Amino acid sequence: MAEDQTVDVVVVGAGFAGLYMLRQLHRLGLSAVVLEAADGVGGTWYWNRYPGARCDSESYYYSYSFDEDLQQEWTWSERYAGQAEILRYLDHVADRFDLRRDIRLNTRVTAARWDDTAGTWTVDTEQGGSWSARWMVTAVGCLSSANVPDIPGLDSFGGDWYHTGQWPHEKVDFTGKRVGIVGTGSTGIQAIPVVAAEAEHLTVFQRTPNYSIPARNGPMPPEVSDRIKQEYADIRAVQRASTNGHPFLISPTSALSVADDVRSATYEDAWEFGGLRFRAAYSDLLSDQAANDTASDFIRDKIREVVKDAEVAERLLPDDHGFATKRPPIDTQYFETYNRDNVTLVDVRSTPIQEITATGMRTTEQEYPLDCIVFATGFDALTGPLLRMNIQGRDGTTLRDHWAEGPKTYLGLQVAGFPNMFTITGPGSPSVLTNMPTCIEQHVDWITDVLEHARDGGLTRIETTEAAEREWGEEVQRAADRTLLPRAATSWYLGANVPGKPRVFMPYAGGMASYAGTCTDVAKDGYRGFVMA
Ligand code: N01
Repeated sequence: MAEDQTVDVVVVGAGFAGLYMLRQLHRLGLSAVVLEAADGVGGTWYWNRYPGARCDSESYYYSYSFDEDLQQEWTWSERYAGQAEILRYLDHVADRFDLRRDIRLNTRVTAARWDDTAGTWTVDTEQGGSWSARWMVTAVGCLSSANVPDIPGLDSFGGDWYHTGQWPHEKVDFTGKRVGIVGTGSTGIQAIPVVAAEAEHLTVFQRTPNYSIPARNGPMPPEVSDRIKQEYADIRAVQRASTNGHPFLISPTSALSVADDVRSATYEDAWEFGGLRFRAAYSDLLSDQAANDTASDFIRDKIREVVKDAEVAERLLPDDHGFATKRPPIDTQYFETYNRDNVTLVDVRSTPIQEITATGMRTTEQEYPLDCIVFATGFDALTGPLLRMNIQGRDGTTLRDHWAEGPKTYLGLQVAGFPNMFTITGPGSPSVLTNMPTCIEQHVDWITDVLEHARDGGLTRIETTEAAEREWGEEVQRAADRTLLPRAATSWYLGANVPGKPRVFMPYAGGMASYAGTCTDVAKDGYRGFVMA
């Protein structure tokens, strides 16, 4: 049934961010509703049910830290949690903190309008209901707007096709099927080995070869889990003090300051240990091209070692960007999968996809017969989930117009001309460059504090200024320019994966800890850069 109601705060999205936001709003005693398009909580972990979906951050720290009892009671079963386990965790959180009473499922937001006279947001839903609230908090995720490429002929395809970020709830059985996967980002690299093990034949359509580090997943031994629980206070402190929200710090040593054999041994250890920690092996992997080359060369050598067919190995070697200048995937038997007889690698950079036919995929070279196509083609990242909500600020300005040349925010938390709207992990915050729950908690805590400040001070309006927004935009650009990240021309950090999207480096690359320090200083400084009334 459609609802028309008034609350203090409308939160959009019931993933990691929305659930914790609601918990904090309950604590503040504000009335709130969370509007969620899906028929369950979980966000990313609700939608991304593709084969092999698993978190690249380790389970014990890809979790909330806000409640000591929660982190002591919950036991993760593997080093990296699979999608189903994370979803169980988030369902547990929703129950444990009595959040469901204020969550409306199957409720997609279709528009949000600021009424400057009333000082409220009106939020419309697909179901026809409408909510009015003084404050609106978006918790829509950074990677929730699926990017299905516009390939001619998709409608005529006679088989089934899927996007990994909108995967069916029932198991998709690839047994006996000829499957094509488009995309070799983090998602494709997780899915490819699992699909290859089931399908009759798998054809991988690769546009940009990618680096990947072995995850080295395995069961979580009980003694390790017990030790982690005893050490949680220290672990969380390191996460908050780190560049990327992980419980390890980046080495202070330059890759160029050590002898070749020492560096090789360090990389070998990091490769054996597995996971995203490889990126922290040296201080300058993301800031100095020569340093980065040492890591990139090491991984290319590993690919040559693992992949038996030299020609296939050559096609898999990343050649247009340095390691970790695009988000680095981690994998379980990814490169090994190309040694299977039932796997074909097609380079669609040299032989582009031309069309999808009724029976397969045609490149400029030949047609590949397929029963199913899987698009692991990523997302309209960071801005996509916000823009599709049709947000209209003061004087009818739309967010789409305001961001026509790329996103503009102050601290990734607010947008000038859009009063009383807060964007959890918005563009301009470290978000996707970090372990997401860590930066989500930091944002939610900051928003909670400012709402408490408003409540206690009788404030009804908080809006950043264009000057603050412009200065922060310059800082985001400077932070990016201190790294090699903007050089990866096909990166979704730059919006390069979506045709027509402005090429702007969107996340804040200055590091999680220093960013959080800035947010704290801004608050201490009387919320510098915000106008409050
Ligand atoms: O998406 P991507 P993803 N024709 O954009 C290719 C997070 N994540 O879903 O590089 C042919 O990285 C595209 O090619 P190119 C993580 O932050 C986290 O894999 O643009 N190919 C690329 O190979 C990650 O970075 C976990 O040339 C086309 C691929 O599709 C983010 O999600 C797990 C194409 C898309 O790669 C996105 O990863 C998985 C076309 N028209 C993902 N369009 C965790 O474990 C695109 N491609 C937490």
